Amino acid sequence: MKVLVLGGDGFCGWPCAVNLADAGHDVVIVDNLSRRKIDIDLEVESLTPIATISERLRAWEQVGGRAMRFVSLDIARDYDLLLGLLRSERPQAIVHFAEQRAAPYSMKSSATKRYTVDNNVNGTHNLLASIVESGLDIHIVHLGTMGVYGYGSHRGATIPEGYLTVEVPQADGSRFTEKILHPTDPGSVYHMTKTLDQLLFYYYNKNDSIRVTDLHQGIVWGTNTALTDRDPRLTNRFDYDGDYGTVLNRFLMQAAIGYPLTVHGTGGQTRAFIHIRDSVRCVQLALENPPSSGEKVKIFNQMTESHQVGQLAHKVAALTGAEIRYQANPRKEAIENDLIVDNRCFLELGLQPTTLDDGLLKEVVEVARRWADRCDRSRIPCLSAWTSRQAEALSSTQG
Ligand code: NAD
Ligand code: USQ
Repeated sequence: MKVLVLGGDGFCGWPCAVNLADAGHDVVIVDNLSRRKIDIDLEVESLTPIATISERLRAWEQVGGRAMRFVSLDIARDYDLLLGLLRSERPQAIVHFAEQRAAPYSMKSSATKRYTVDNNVNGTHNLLASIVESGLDIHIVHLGTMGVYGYGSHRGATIPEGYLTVEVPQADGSRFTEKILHPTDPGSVYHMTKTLDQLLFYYYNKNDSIRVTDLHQGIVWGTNTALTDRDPRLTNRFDYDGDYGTVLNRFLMQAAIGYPLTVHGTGGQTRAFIHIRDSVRCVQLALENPPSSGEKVKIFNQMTESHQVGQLAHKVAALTGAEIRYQANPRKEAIENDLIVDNRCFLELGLQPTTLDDGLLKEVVEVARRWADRCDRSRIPCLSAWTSRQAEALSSTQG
């Protein structure tokens, strides 16, 4: 299959591109390298040293991988180039990772809010419009988020894979049932862009029969896959800073350098998790099991386990002896929530999850401890506050 991987230089996109090339697909990576530029602006670097995209591609060929090509293009702004690329490459599928993906970064300022909306919503819309204009039948596999469902407190109901069956009471006392997109409840401007993406897919699928699989992914943890472990130049990025670092990888890195684990609030927030190896495998499964022509948007919950943030901290502390520090929460989010998720679609397609119990210690020793001296401790605190109230609470606890 000819596959374009949009955002193929990023944390999820790079190991995914390598995996697809290894599986025999003809891969073209499309990326504007904005993620690397944001690191420069934020004055922070991946904990793991990462090679440039050209070095990555050369290294991949040198270890015997099937060659991949790279196109530098901004999908949110370079519409004509994107359309030209579709026409010249004629891909059967496109994996779409190319979005600004950090909730704290999206909440830093009105500039980053506007950038996140412009980049993510325009990028997804340009992709859909260009596929229609190209006249090609291309399957989109999009990386969405579990956060589109929201993290309301104790609702007790299982989150279905995208669609909810509802009963609507009628005036005459009868009821009819209907399957609707699960209502959205985003918790940040970033998460909101993913809910808008979901509506764009719904519309273009209905109007133009575009085939889409939307993967509602949980928080990805871990760093490398067996393939990116083959050569140091293939190493994946590991974000640990207060904007881009995600909770479990941050805890692993903090434990490795003897920094108290930064639990927001009471740590009662429950979130869904998936290891990077499983994320890569899920994308391949989704690509190889596309929706048929005329089928509505396929939605999979791409997660393997749920945990409360505070319990995760205890797990990491028990493994490593780390101290835990509860902090004022910079986010406006439920103090505590439960999360029961249906993820049967991927399990039925054969996914065999990597659990936290299998992988945590390996990650601490092989990655976090190995690169501990690259960590800039001043970049660890989460300083992006959701509202002025959270900002005040943060500054009063810090100073
Ligand atoms: P990332 O920031 O590491 O990678 C995104 C890549 O897309 C970067 O290389 C960036 O340069 C590129 N990009 C961004 N905007 C672009 C544009 N307009 N044109 C071309 N390239 C552009 O993020 P990631 O962690 O790899 O996440 C990838 C996708 O998966 C995102 O859409 C994210 O929302 C989703 N996701 C990530 C996680 C996670 O825990 N990392 C969890 C759930 C969903
Ligand atoms: N948290 C802490 N301490 C920290 C960092 C985070 O307690 O040091 C808490 C946060 O307050 C939040 C939870 O951990 O309650 C998760 O935060 P996160 O930064 O790990 O994850 P999130 O902001 O939700 O975003 C990440 C990815 C995003 C993806 C999302 C999947 O950055 O791209 O869409 O996970 S999900 O969470 O399922 O929506």
